[in-house]
Amino acid sequence: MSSNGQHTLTEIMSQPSIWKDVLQSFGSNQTGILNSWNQLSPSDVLFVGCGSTHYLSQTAAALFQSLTGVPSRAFPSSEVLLFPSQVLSNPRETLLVAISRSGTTTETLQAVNKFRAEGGRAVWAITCYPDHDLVQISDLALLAEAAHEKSVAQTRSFSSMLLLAKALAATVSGIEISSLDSLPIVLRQVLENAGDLFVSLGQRLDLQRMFFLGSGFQYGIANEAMLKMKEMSLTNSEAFHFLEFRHGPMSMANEEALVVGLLSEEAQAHEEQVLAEMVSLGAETFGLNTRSNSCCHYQVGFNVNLPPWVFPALYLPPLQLIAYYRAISKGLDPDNPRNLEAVVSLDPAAFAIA
Ligand code: F1P
Repeated sequence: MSSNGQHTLTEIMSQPSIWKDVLQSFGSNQTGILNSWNQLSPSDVLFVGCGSTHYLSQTAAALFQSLTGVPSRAFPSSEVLLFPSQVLSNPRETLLVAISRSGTTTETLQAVNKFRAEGGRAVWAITCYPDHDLVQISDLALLAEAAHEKSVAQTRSFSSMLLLAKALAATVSGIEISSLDSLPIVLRQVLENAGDLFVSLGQRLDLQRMFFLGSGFQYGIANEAMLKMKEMSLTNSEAFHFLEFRHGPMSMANEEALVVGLLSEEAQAHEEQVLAEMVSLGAETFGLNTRSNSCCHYQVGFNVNLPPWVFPALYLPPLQLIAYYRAISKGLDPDNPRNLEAVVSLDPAAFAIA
């Protein structure tokens, strides 16, 4: 039965308060997590997940490597299962971080089993449900229990699990996690100040195609924004590393395209140049960045002084809202995307674990 997207909207708008709860609960377990990391001292870290949680893994791996210096990569869970020799290099020294909202996705559970069978050193989980299978088969779990969702599409669960990955990376690097505390406040301001813009961009049904450009930490977020646009609003959407857009995809840029830039502080000048070129090709452009920009038709600046690793979670809620309002404008129910279930359950026996 249609719920007219009410769950999705509530879940998107609740992110500031949910983030606060999730950070508080991480803080109360921080010392134990740091001790476990120090005992483990892995040579590398592998992040796995499916769909949204694969994209979350991409940002988590980039953050983790950048802050800790420990080589970190991200793969879909199915790649560990089906192509282990292409993914695992030194499992006995590797920490596998399995990310899953539900903690029951078959490919992720089976990737953990495969990793164990290959002699994997340890498995940590990032998830929302302490009682579900993933936690039972992991050595340690970081929980975003406050971020449970009724909607099929992940919104606050994604951003909350991302905050846990950030808090983990900072903790094991000896970096204060207190800078994350300002995120709920900044997000609340963005949602208040730019709410009308997200509604009006969502209502632009003349735009047929959406492109999300992000590099570094923002690449996984750009992918997740692309997925939200597809799931909720059944819109053709693609994500690219920023400068990759010139290498072919920009042939699709015209008056029917919205190009969304998730600008970084580090490479802002290069990224603005790409967006300026898309303006000259006739595309509509929307830029999100840490301060402000003048290269786009529409822009949101977070206008706060924080280190680059703190920002990624802030880019997503505005893009979730645009996908939500587009779905509503098209008469769709974003709580129940077409053809999708909250969890993909497959026959575990189909994946032979040697
Ligand atoms: C992963 C996931 C979701 C997606 C879909 C099916 O679930 O791929 O990202 O929206 O509805 O499942 P999980 O392992 O994170 O629970």
